[in-house]
Amino acid sequence: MTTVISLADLGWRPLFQQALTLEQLESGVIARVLGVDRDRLLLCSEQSQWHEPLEKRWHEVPIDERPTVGDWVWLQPEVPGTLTLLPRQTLLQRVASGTQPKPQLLAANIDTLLIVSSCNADFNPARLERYLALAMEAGAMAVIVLTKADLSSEADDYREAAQALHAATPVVVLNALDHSAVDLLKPWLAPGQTVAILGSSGVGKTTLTNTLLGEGRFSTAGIREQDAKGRHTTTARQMVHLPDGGWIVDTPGMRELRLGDASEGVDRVFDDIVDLASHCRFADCHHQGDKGCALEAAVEKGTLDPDRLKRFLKLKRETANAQQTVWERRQRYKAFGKMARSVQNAKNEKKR
Ligand SMILES: Nc1nc2c(ncn2[C@@H]2O[C@H](COP(=O)(O)OP(=O)(O)O)[C@@H](O)[C@H]2O)c(=O)[nH]1
Ligand SMILES: [Mg+2]
Ligand SMILES: [Zn+2]
Repeated sequence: MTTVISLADLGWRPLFQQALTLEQLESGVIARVLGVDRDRLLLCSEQSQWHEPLEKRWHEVPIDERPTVGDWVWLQPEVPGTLTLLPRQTLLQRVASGTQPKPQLLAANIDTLLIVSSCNADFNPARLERYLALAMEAGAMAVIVLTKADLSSEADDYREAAQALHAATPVVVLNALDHSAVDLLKPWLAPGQTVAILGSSGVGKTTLTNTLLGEGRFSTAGIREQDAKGRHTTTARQMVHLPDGGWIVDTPGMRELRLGDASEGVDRVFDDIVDLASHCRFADCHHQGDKGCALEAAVEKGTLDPDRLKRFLKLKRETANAQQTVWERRQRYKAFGKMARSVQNAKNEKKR
């Protein structure tokens, strides 16, 4: 068989292999999920690209156990029911908008999350910190990309403000319409690297994707982005291959980003505050008028930005609540699994 693309260029890492037996490796195919529709996957293996129907059973498993863009699967293409999801290295997920807190998967096995905002009123520290927490919870690298530098005389101020959010996260300021953006983002787009782009509507995610692709494959804002119902057309999530070898996932713009159980991610974004909090007099300090609070002392001294502390505490509360609902959901699944097993056991009992 001829190889069209190597697994390494598809983003495969040897550690994924540990999930498969030698027998599976020899008898089936490894493929990456490049796109997801409701009832089919766009798969890519070393030899070909094809649409694989998504069997009904996948709609019955918990949302975070269903294949999403960027996932790796193993299957025997001629044998129904063999599609198996391989363990993920990273998973980007948020809480879907709506009253029911349901997880929504954005992409799996992403190496780097490009967090896009613009050098204008879209720039919002609280929102950027949310995206940073999402990336860090997922285990992905984060890069803050500030577009529309060509339209602003304050691009350097925006860069500085972004850098102040998290010292270790690179900040790239660019014009998404200009080819120079390709070189600026090159460090994260080497062959086999997968990058996801997130940010509000209108910040230039599709423009940037097109510039990286070197063609106008996706329609950007303006009349073409609206369908008959007046909704955005960047809805289906898909991975596209860049000329220099990396992969990119463009996502629909988000009006809001609700974090799920991302308390570890939040702690990583605010690691300096977390360190400082270990010096509070009481281990269960709420950092709100408590005696001996090291954070409030730092605010007094002028070494900690009070707004940043407020944003940290708000995200901590939000993720603590999410943790609770995730825990409740797990308990329900567990109970359901127990019930399903006992029903199955009873059936097996009867058959004997
Ligand atoms: N001048 C300038 N315009 C930009 C830049 N980035 C995006 N735009 C424009 O902003 C509008 C929205 O961009 P689009 O890529 O559709 O945003 P998306 O919703 O994030 O995908 C389009 O008209 C783009 O041409 C930039 O860096 N500089
Ligand atoms: Mg778009
Ligand atoms: Zn405290």
